[in-house]
Amino acid sequence: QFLQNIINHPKFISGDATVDFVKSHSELFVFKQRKDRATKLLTFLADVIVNGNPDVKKVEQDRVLRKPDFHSFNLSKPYEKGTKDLLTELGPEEFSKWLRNDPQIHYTDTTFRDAHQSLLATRMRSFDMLKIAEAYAKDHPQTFSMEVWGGATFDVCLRFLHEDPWDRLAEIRKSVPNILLQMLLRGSNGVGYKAYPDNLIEAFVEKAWETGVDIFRIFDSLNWMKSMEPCINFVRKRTKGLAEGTICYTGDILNPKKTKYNLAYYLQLAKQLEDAGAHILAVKDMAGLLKPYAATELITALRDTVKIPIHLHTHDTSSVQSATYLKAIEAGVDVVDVALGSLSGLTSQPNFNSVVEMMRFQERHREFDQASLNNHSAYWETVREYYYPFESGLKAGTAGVYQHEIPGGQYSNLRPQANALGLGAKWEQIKATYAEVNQLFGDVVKVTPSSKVVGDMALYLVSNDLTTVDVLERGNQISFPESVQSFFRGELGQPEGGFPKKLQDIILKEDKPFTDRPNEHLAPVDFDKEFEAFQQKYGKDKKFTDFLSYELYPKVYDDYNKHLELYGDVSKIPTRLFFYGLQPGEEAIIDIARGKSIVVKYQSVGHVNEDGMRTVFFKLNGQSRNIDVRDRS
Ligand code: BTN
Ligand code: 3PY
Ligand code: ZN
Repeated sequence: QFLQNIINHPKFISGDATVDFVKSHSELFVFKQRKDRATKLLTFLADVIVNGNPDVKKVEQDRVLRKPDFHSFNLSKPYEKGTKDLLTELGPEEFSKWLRNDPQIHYTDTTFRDAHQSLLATRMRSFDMLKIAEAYAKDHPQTFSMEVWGGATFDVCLRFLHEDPWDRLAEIRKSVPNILLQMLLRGSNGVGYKAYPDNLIEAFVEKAWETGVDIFRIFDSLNWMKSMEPCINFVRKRTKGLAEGTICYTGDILNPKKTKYNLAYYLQLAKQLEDAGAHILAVKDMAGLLKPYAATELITALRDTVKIPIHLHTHDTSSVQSATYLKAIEAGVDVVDVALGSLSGLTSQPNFNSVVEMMRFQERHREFDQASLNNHSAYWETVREYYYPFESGLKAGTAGVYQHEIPGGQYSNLRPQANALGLGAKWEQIKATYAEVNQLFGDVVKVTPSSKVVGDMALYLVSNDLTTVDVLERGNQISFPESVQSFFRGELGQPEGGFPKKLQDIILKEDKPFTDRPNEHLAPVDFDKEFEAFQQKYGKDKKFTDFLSYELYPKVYDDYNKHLELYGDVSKIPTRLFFYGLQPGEEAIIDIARGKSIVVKYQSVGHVNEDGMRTVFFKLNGQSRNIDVRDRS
């Protein structure tokens, strides 16, 4: 280890190490404790037993958590051919034509991504997906695509679940070789909350394709073509996958008083996306504002305007969005996004199982085995019980969404954010302020990251007892949240109709905004040099995908890596144990790698000693094993 430290030291590598080198660098004597995988995982479990999982704010001791039941799933049958095979056979251009001409309705299953992002604050672990992914692919090979990656999952994977999002994708790909896998990409913002250098996004797209993504749903949080266009090109140039150009839908095209985002606006955008090379057009109704009769108008007109197929996405916050799907299907939409029953509805997507039944005996019906869909829904119903600390608390559909326009994916996050700031009791006021801030900003498209800016401003105003009138009258003396300043500097791009000038001056003070692409101001990543420096810092065994995670989220990656060194790959721990630890006397089998498992029995925990430590007594594969952890509770 000492020798390792020397030969890996930057000074030694650069040849600058002199005779005094060892004496003057005490860090050479710091030896990383090399623990085996099992000990690391036991250390994690011991910590959860003593201190709880830091992500779980309140454990309900009496809650009964059922075990998922697998007896109805049959893995011995082969994979049937699906859309992935068809894409390989046809290539993206021909595939796009095939889709546009296929008369039956297609379904995208969002269960692995948007459904849990919107209901459970994105916390679904790979463990629970990988338990069922193969069965899903074998049972429902006629699914158009599975949305499994991107959006907030990337960040949450690393930050809260301490797992590698790339591993998740690669493992899902292995289990699902036959169905198209889809991701959500925030244009120049990648899977983050700010603009990144173009060549970083390009490399990200290429790696995502290599790891398993077939469909890239590319949107911009302000519907800004200049942010989406390069991404469409990256997909076309670097992959054999499908570029899905996206319109984010806001407002109400049927409301004569809402003129900013009217039908003509959406049609023009659709045409631009088609001209930019999109293979599919997505209508992303992130807040669930597209009403049924508006869908008739919009989808009919879009089918007349573009030749590419149309993919509709919505959130059922109002609870009437399956009616929107019905109207859209009648108007000729090609694909709709749905979530398996028990993870559908409310801020998530409409119910897959029920929408299929709605169409039964109709011309555009696509056959799915209802009993099988229900079995899969039952699996997710039991799994969902483990995630109770992350439920949003929304109990019924609400027409309030037509006022506040909060995206489904943000809703389940904004509420805990408000609670954390001690503003839980002011939830109604926060939603109303969110709507006022939107008007103050000039009525902007609200979807990550622009939605986060509006949310940050609303929380800021409510917590400081300020109104939007105060902002306009006394804003010069107020310093606004960083995300709001950055937005008005143009760092997320340009909103339709520009920024309200007076407000922009109030918020920016002396700061000068830019009006071109924020990416133009970012230096490209020097991959050779920076990847090498990254490996220097984190180890030669780190992959290029680790480097990409680091480039997108340096601090989050650094914390993730510390966690990894301390506790190992915690994604292998079953979910109940991951969040709540083991009960005294409980025994569990953990599959730590393919074909390798450990048997862990938790026996008891000792008292706190004078150093604040406690000993947790386990049996590991039948042998006694004690782990000391600090009591931080
Ligand atoms: C979204 O708004 O994109 C949906 C939820 C995202 C949650 C993550 S958690 C860390 C980061 N900070 C936020 O405020 N949201 C994201
Ligand atoms: C995301 O960007 O994460 C979204 O789901 C936006 O709707
Ligand atoms: Zn969504």
